[in-house]
Amino acid sequence: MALSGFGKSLSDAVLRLMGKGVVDKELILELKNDIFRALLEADIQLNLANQMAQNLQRRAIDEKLPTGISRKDAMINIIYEELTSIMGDRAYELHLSKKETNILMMIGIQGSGKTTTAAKLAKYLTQDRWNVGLICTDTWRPGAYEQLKQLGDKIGVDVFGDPDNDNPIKLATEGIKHFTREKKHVIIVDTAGRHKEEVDLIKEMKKIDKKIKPQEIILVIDGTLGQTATKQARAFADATAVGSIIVTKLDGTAKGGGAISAAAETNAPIKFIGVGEEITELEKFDPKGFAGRILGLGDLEGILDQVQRAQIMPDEDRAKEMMKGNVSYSDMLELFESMNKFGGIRKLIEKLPGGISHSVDDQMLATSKDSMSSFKSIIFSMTDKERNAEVKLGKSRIDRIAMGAGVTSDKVRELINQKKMSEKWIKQMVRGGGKRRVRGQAQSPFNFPGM
Ligand SMILES: Nc1nc2c(ncn2[C@@H]2O[C@H](COP(=O)(O)OP(=O)(O)OP(=O)(O)O)[C@@H](O)[C@H]2O)c(=O)[nH]1
Ligand SMILES: [Mg+2]
Repeated sequence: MALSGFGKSLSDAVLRLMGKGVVDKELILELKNDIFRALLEADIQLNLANQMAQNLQRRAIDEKLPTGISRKDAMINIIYEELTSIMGDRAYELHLSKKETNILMMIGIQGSGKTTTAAKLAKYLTQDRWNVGLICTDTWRPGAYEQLKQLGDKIGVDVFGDPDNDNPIKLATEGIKHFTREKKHVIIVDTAGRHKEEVDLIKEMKKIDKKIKPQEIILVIDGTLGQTATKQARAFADATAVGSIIVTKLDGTAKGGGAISAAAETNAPIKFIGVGEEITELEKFDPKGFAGRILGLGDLEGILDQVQRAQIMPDEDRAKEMMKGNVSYSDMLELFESMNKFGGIRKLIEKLPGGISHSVDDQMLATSKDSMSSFKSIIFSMTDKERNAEVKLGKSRIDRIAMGAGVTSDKVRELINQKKMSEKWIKQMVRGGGKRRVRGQAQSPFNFPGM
């Protein structure tokens, strides 16, 4: 999962809260300190972490409990709201108009991922049927044009550039002329990150900005940077009107807190995150879903939204895969989180149309809350490939995952067995009497494997 480094310490603090009986002032103070430490550990800037922890304490003590909501759920909601307040209030779209040529300009320090992200974005937009062109204005990095050209060729997007031209402003204006003639909808301008010194870099960037007047300037921030990210973001935001942020390299164990603090500093929303080196590894950023994932509790709004006890649906492709008996650990994680949210699997099972519920025996339902949280930590300790069940979990992987999750290797084996059981169960259901009901998403609210 993206930002697993950020999430672990925070979700641990929340898990500890969930495990406590009474919420009193002492616990609130303890939780405040826990969260403060977790935020610092995740590289969130000191002032921001402090402000969030103070808000948490004040709100937890002062705010009146909404009717019918436990103090624990209210606390979780406060943590969630404070977290989303630093990451953005909602998901934001790129400002693109169908009526004119849209110019997007990528800026950021050396190696932050501008060129890779420009190509990822081009791919993303072509999938949405935008006709895209890429321009290389980087005259500093050796092989900059070739790098972008190769990426463009890979995704079938035209690239404008000239390795023999050392005037970035000319390159930008000529490129825009060229692609406007070609009737491109979106032109993405990649800029240099390398210079003799930062002052020159910023100067050049300002000049290009003034000349081409982009619709949106996108600041690319390296998600693996710590607290230094904020200072850099400030320098860029002071020099230009940063319209949006893309945080890169949030795959693996990046903590991301530095980049999130940096984004907060610019007041521009994070619109996408880069989660791998592959050209398709760009995700739209939704702060609410993301905060839920970070806290390890799924979509937290669900906790407070009693009305939302309705349906749990995986997307259609996943549902089809699962019906073939191919369940991934990501699917299981979603199930665990849904179970958390909807008050346990029993409630889900009760909603099943007649027939299916009888074929789920008690042993399948016996996953205790404790097991569930260890299973979640186990899945969080897996790499993406492991989580998507693309690689076999042999002894060394099992031992490594167990160590990361702080459980025994046997616990990991238990989860592997649970997965096998679920797959078997689904296969039986599809073959047997429950066929129609299990297959049709519309008929069944329960599209996840039985445990
Ligand atoms: N793992 C991972 N690597 C990434 C991601 N985005 C970019 N990279 C890698 O980061 C390195 C630098 O990326 P570039 O796109 O060349 O960065 P840049 O900002 O254009 O660099 P300069 O042009 O030198 O300023 C490359 O090795 C990329 O493959 C990401 O989301 N995840
Ligand atoms: Mg580059």
